[in-house]
Amino acid sequence: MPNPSLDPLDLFALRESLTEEERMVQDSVRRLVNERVLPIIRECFEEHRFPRELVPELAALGLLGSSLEGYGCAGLNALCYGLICQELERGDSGIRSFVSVQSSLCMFPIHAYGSDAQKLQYLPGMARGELIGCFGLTEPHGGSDPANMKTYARQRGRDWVLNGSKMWITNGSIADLALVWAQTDDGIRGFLLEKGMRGFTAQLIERKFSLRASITSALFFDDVLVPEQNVLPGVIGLKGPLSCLTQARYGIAWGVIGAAQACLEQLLEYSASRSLFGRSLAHNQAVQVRLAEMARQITCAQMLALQLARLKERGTLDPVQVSLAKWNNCRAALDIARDCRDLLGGAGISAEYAPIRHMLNLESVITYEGTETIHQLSVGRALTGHNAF
Ligand code: TGC
Ligand code: FAD
Repeated sequence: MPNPSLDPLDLFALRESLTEEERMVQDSVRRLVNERVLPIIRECFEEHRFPRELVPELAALGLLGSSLEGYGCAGLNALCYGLICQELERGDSGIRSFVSVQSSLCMFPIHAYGSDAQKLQYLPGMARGELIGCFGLTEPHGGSDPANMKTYARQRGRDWVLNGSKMWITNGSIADLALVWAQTDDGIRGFLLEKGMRGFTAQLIERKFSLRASITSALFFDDVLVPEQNVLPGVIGLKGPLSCLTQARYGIAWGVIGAAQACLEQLLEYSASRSLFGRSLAHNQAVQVRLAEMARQITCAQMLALQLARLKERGTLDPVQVSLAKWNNCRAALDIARDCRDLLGGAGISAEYAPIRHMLNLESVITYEGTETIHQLSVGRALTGHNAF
């Protein structure tokens, strides 16, 4: 019998340190994932379909822009946002991606840098899930170096004319609103493009092997006329998009723990019931060492995420700390998913089991929002003072 006083997915009892409100948030998202995501996600992945029908339910639980104050947003703390991401990604990284982009990459910058009119126009509808947002930073020639973006906006009278393209944009083809970052004569600025603006098109990227239950698109801008009132007035420079990435990477550091937990949970059941050489798979030393290693990795990821939440609440979070956590936790989750896939044997490549789906998703998650190398180099730069990018 396993030790009944320990939760194998929470060996250091993180949950016991949560407040009642934090537990309630975690439980309600967990219920939504169990009842509404898990029953359909395998098919969505196979069919390459984002389950858009879940958006009103995500909104009804207050999960869109959950940490923002006002405008119909829930105003939850940083830890709650982390727990939301963790529970959603236990279902699928694609669902967490949707919420990350809507909340951290589109609503957050409007809240932080938008005019009063922009906040009133967009945020309540986005919190209700009636308006979907996307975030266009990456370009086809190289996403790791956004300072070198080619998309350009020139001022014409009081308006702007935007030309260029963006690549790999989550929610792109279903978005009502695209926050597009473009170079201008004064530096990088954020432009709020609405669906249907002349010269603005989105093209779905089909045939992905990863994040198949998520929409990914390319965006094209051909002399798009953007009125002055659609430019974010509160920020100029790369720090605008990078500050949004800090919010979203924080959520990813939490989210991937959920994916890893889902894989380990399934493997624990499987290894207990599968019998080989006259004993259960779980009875073998080599298997136990691998299970213990997974639990160690999950526990370390949880402790990093928890301290990250405390630093965020305190307002002292440094982007380098977020880089280290995003790197560590994505690497841990991907290694766990791959190892679970292996320990399931042939069954590990079947759609009946979750690890291969999580593993394939995590190949994107370790790449987007800054690749593993980019985060390693950010930490290296902080340690040495030398910019090695
Ligand atoms: P660097 O010199 O480091 O910084 C330029 C300016 O930005 C400031 N800054 C920040 N400000 C606020 N918050 C942050 N987190 C900040 N990080 C940096 C910095 O102080 C500086 O300000 P100033 O006033 O001195 O100009 O810039 P760099 O050109 O050296 O680049 C650094 C590097 C490589 C780390 C950065 O370019 C980078 O992070 N590259 C990776 C790009 C990336 O992550 N793209 C993600 C695209 S979005 C996405 O993937 C969404 S997936 C969503 C989903 O589906 O879940
Ligand atoms: P590149 O920047 O071309 O990098 C290629 C390789 O070179 C990587 O391994 C990288 O680590 C390595 N490398 C780069 N620089 C160095 C260096 N100096 N030293 C050593 N190695 C280096 N972007 C958005 O703007 N919005 C979105 O919503 C969004 N959603 C995404 C969804 C998915 C499913 C995916 C896959 C990507 C998404 N992205 C999005 C883009 C993502 O952020 C980029 O893919 C990522 O930043 C890497 O950029 P790139 O693909 O152009 O690779």
